[in-house]
Amino acid sequence: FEGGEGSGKSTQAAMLADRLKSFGIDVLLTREPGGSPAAEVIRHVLLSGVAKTLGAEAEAMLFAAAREDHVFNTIEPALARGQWVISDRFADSTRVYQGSLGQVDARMIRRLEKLTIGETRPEVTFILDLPAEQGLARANARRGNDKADRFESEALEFHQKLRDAYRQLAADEPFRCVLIDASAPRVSVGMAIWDVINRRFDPATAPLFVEGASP
Ligand code: Z5A
Repeated sequence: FEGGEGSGKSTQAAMLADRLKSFGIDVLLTREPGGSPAAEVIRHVLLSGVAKTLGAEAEAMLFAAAREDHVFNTIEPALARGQWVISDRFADSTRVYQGSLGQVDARMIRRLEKLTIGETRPEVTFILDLPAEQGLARANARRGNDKADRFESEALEFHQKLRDAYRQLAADEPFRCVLIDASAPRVSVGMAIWDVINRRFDPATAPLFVEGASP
């Protein structure tokens, strides 16, 4: 799942995981930055903002270091066990935040991507799309009095450009990336996502996962 701040990624990733589990599918729900113990430490560094002064290239390398650990220690073992993996953000976030917005050279982003994920690419990426004002309002309401993190505290214009960059990504890779209207109510967004999953993966025919049984 990809998209801007407050677009509903965590909500929809969890809803999809639950729905797949109800079909007897073994699902791993994970997130970036993070998703493995070492990557969660790097997440803390990145979101605290202490790395911001190092510049966008250094941040891109830190996100890449976290991703490499996440892929190697969490995602690949899960896929090898036959689990379906759902990630709340992945490599497109680096393309968009550090690439399009941070203006890190596209060749460097591609090289980092190759080093960190290799062939472990998502079969489908849902890009949750909604006006930046709406996403920020949702995120602010959820955060309450807590302090905004490194990226939440960027100006509205930054979040508008993010939305444009994600829409461009969806246009550039129209099969892998599915643009979803995230301004709709949660249930409707979930149905649009489920429709794509059903058509592409036919979960009803997937092998059943039995808790405790060996693979
Ligand atoms: N980052 C990067 O720069 N480079 C990278 O390579 C990677 C990440 C991997 C991670 O922040 C930050 O790191 C992120 C990009 C950067 N920066 N930002 N900003 P994070 O993981 O802490 O946060 P996030 O990824 O941006 O997600 P979020 O703010 O938590 O939002 P969300 O997951 O998209 O939304 P949500 O939590 O599901 O929903 C937000 C609220 O809206 C919540 O109260 C929901 O109940 C509500 N909601 C959800 N759906 C709806 C609908 N449909 N209607 C109404 N209300 C809704």
